[in-house]
Amino acid sequence: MQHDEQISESTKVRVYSKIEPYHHAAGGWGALLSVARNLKKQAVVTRGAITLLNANQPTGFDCPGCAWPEQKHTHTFNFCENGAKAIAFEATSKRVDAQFFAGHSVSWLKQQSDYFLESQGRLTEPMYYDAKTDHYVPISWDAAFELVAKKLNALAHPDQATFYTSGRTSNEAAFLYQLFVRSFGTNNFPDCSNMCHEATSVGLGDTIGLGKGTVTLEDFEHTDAIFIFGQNPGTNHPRMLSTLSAAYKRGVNIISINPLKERGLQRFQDPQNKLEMITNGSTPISRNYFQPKIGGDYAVLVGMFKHLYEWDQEAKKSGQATIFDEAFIVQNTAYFDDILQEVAATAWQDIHAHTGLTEPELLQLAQMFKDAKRVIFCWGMGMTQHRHGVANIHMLSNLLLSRGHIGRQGAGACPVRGHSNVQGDRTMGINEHPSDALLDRLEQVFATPFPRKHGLGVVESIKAMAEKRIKVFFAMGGNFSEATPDTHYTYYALKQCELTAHVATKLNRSHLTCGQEALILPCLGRTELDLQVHGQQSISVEDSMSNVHLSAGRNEPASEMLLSEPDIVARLAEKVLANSSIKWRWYIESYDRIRDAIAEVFDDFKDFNQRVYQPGGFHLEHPANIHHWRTQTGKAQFMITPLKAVYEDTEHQFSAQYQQQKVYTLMTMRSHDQYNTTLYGLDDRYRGVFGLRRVLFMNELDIAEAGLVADQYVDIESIFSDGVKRIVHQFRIVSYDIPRGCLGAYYPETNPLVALSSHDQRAKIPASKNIPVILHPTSAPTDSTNLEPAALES
Ligand SMILES: Nc1nc2c(c(=O)[nH]1)N[C@H]1C(S)=C(S)[C@@H](COP(=O)(O)OP(=O)(O)OC[C@H]3O[C@@H](n4cnc5c(=O)[nH]c(N)nc54)[C@H](O)[C@@H]3O)O[C@H]1N2
Ligand SMILES: Nc1nc2c(c(=O)[nH]1)N[C@H]1C(S)=C(S)[C@@H](COP(=O)(O)OP(=O)(O)OC[C@H]3O[C@@H](n4cnc5c(=O)[nH]c(N)nc54)[C@H](O)[C@@H]3O)O[C@H]1N2
Ligand SMILES: [Mo]
Repeated sequence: MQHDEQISESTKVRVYSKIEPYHHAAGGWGALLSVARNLKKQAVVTRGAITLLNANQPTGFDCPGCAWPEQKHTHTFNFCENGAKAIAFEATSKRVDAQFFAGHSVSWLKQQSDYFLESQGRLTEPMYYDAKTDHYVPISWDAAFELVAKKLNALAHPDQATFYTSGRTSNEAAFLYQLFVRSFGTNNFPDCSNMCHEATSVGLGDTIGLGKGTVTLEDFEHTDAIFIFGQNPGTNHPRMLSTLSAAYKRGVNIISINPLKERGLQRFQDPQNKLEMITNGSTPISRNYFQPKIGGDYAVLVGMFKHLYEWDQEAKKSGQATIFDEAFIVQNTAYFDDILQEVAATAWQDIHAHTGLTEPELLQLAQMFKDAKRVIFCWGMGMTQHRHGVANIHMLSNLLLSRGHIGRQGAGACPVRGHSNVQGDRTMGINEHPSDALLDRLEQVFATPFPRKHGLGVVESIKAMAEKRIKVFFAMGGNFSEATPDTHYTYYALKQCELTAHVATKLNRSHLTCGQEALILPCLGRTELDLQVHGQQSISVEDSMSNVHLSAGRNEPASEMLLSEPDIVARLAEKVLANSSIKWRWYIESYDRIRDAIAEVFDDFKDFNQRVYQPGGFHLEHPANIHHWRTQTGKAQFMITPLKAVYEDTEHQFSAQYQQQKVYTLMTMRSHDQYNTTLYGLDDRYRGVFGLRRVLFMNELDIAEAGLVADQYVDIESIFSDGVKRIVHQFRIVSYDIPRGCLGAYYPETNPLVALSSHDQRAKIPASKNIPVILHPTSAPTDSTNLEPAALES
């Protein structure tokens, strides 16, 4: 343990940093205290508290925190610590206005930390970057839209522009946005899902015909076993812990598979449970906890399957009931024999070499899977952000299908999404690979031709910008420059653009790493009143379990000059597409009109308005649950990648010159006080880190073996075979319960280490959970909080 006290230059606040293990349950009084502190910090004590009471209520707004569904039929409050932070951050009384920009040049702002930038408050009016003075200056909305229109219409081809979406965007805004972008003439739709659950969308699309989860909250009330792979709900989906703790109390076997022993997966004190709070009691979450190596899950899943296979062989020989659900398999699936052959041919030795578990542990896992009649698999970024992200999802799906766990009550697939409407944005057609069916329908409804050529996602857009094939970058939300891999290259790419424009609520670094010209277009947040010609408007969102419901903010907007996201799209479309037959602004008078158009395009959304105004909205049924498989074969498909190919691919990505050195695998993840690139604070309470972010979690034996000591500082260098030097500086070593050879650190500070080329081949999701690195001892920084920007421009 070590305490440091420093004055952080950029924020001029006294910051203490310390490493001190946290022994309490997740949630509980610690969470309530943190809510109060955050409301105070954002100076929103009364308004914030009222705002919170409206979160996730039938008549309130959808919490912008995460995509975990709301508990229905509850009259108590329905928010969590980290949802409260997200809300307080949006409802802040601080402002970033014209005066702020007049006082700070872009060069000065660039030197400040991401924490500083987002802490300055809400953006209030459209701003234009004036390169001559290096300042953002006010611009009217009309002039801003005209500038974008001029730049877009001057392009040789619409494919020279790219349109990013972050997952907070509502269904209504997303639908109009894709309609506008396609009317303009391109399918270039980089999306935050490209860095998030894209492997899930692709993987489940292959196997069960639609890349979404199959379970609802009700299934958690009927299940026997819940396996949680690579997900940290205590921080990222705290409301999920209430569901898990209820399941635990029913005797459900909850099993976590995670290289780190996450606090929230061990014990939880439910702030909504009066008895637990008063008695300071808590409920365990996981009955069993397995710590594979980073990236070891693929071998774990293949190993589980191989055990099932061998037991099935034995059962058949002795005339007992089969282990696999043969009736289900015969009726519903294709390629089962192929994968049996592959599993049979995979040597145990190779499996055990990669799991990071002991042989008895793997056996126990397989046994628990076999013994449960109803199994739910939950997973997060620990499964998707790998070079073999899609292969991971195929294996999860193989196991579920092999025992008939799809379409059975209390069983199924539960990918836990991140952004509160990331799933809905995809449903609304934000997709660089649109299906012909979608384009046909859009053409039919809007009587306009739409481009058929598939577009670019995140990784490909960055490359295209760097190579000047793309000249205009437009973002609907998010923080592209920090969320994406290979930070220096991405900065370079954005700078090559003729125009970068961001629709945003808060200032972030993407607004500063701009093209020759740049715009900030400030919009309303979820918590704010959206008044249009027909009165107050609601938007709709789709949560992680395919429930679609309305959201309406009540707070007075942060500034009179803000526009809603749908309004921004409509006004922009009107300027860009002079001859469009679509009445863009008409849709904005009442969002019911947008929803009527959505209903015409998507069969699932028939009678959208009528259904969405019902309390709680409606549920989109996954066709797999009625054994309707939208795959090529019309069946659910078993799919497998040879184990050797998976692990050789990972190993071959790094440079041979380092084979002699100790190479570690680094995962990048979230601290408790951040929302993606937005930092609410500098603590990671459950992991015992306070007041600093540049930390490196490392196994104590590895620390000793490398001749290092805890609290010492190191530089981290990644070693991809392209020979580019990628290094981040001065990370403090924290001795931690993490498997040997594995390291953990926070994103976005570590994004400069991820080579743009290191991604899953099909989903193109950056492998930000699997970075080969070496360590260099270094001196301690002068500012112990190490709050400098993630990557200083060189
Ligand atoms: N408060 C808060 N809430 C959020 C977010 C936030 O930043 N803050 N972000 C939102 C978004 S967009 C998303 S996508 C979700 C993200 O939520 P999560 O999916 O929980 O994301 P991470 O924090 O990146 O890491 C997940 C876990 O993966 C584990 N892990 C890493 N590598 C491996 C591996 O190889 N195998 C296994 N089995 N586990 C591994 C890590 O130890 C960690 O516990 O949360 C959403 N909710
Ligand atoms: N190394 C590494 N990289 C990662 C990840 C990782 O685990 N490791 N995770 C990846 C994942 S899962 C994701 S989803 C991405 C996240 O990538 P993004 O979605 O691009 O990033 P965020 O940090 O969520 O975006 C924050 C910004 O959104 C804006 N914003 C907030 N609310 C609103 C709103 O209502 N409307 C609009 N228009 N703007 C708003 C604010 O200006 C704020 O600064 O990062 C990915 N990058
Ligand atoms: Mo995400």
